[in-house]
Amino acid sequence: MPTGRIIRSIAGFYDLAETNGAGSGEMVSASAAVFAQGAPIGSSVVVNGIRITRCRGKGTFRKKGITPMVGDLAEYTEGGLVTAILPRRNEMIRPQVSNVDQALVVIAATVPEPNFDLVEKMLLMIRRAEIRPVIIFNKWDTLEETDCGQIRERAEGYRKAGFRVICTSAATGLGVEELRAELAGRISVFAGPSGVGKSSLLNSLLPEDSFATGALSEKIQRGRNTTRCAELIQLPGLQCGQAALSGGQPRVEDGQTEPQIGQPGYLVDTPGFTSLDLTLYPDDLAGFFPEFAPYLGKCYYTGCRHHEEPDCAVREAVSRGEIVKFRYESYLQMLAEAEEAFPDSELYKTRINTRKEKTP
Ligand SMILES: Nc1nc2c(ncn2[C@@H]2O[C@H](COP(=O)(O)OP(=O)(O)OP(=O)(O)O)[C@@H](O)[C@H]2O)c(=O)[nH]1
Ligand SMILES: [Mg+2]
Ligand SMILES: [Zn+2]
Repeated sequence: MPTGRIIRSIAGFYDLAETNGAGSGEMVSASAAVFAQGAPIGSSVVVNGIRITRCRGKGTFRKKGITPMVGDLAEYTEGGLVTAILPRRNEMIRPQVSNVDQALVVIAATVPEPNFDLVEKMLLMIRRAEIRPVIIFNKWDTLEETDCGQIRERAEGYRKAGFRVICTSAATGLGVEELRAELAGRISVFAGPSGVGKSSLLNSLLPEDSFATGALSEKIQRGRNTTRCAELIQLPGLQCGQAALSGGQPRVEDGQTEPQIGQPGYLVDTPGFTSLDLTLYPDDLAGFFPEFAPYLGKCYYTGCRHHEEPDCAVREAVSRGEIVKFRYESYLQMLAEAEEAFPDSELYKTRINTRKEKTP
């Protein structure tokens, strides 16, 4: 039985690119849009020597609550039936994708106006899934030189908080090579609202003759291209000189080596989304803010939620400017949401008790 990776998921159909051997994880070198609409189940095409088969999921998947997703390694039959999903390394709910190395949170510097509450939630979701986040400020060309406002400050703030931030323009090519180096040798996924330029950035990473727009985006009535389905695309390998552009950042954090010449990247283009419904647990939250890490465990109260508790190491770090203020504020906002959802959690009770004991 062949094993493959799901490279596209649309309306209950899955396109699987054959891989070598069960769970080998070897990536496919397929490009997008290989099937005409309405291609029958079990039909296949060969792209760059890789067979891609149009499939549907086994009937029992639904009953068992199994949802195949782009990035999945799966077993399937020649007839086009996905029979088993192999264990996932990680998975994200929105956009729905599995087995990725990093998620690129894309926002536009100007239009559509960035929703930073959503950005913060995306970052939390990504960290929770144990995926490396990268923040992309696209449409940087539309930012006025004189604008010294919120956007530049935000970008700097995220850098200070330890995030990899890349400012790009799909229109002028700014930052595109830096992005390419960041993608080399990894499987990445775009996450972000509609219209921020995800597909445009993807196109700017592809050779001109293989522009993916037609495949990735359907023109909707108002003349806008909007991506309808998640789709995994292979990027061309790094060329001589491009490897040096990875921002000088070592990749030790995810155990990967520096990008090599010729090493391709893989990118999942996804449809935009405007909201994210996350279940937040009050006592887990701080752990998803990487810049809080040096201070956790150093507060006076054992179960400190870093809000109004005295002698809080996190709050002190904020007042010393070591933790970026907007990040702490977004922590507080999410904490309020979480405490509303879980007012009487066991951990919360423990904290109160601990506090009573310790109060002088
Ligand atoms: N000025 C400028 N315009 C851009 C840039 N990137 C994208 N655009 C424009 O922004 C619009 C939306 O771009 P898309 O690439 O379709 O956005 P998307 O994020 O893929 O949107 P969805 O597929 O709906 O999620 C298009 O009209 C692009 O031409 C940029 O860097 N600068
Ligand atoms: Mg798109
Ligand atoms: Zn604290």
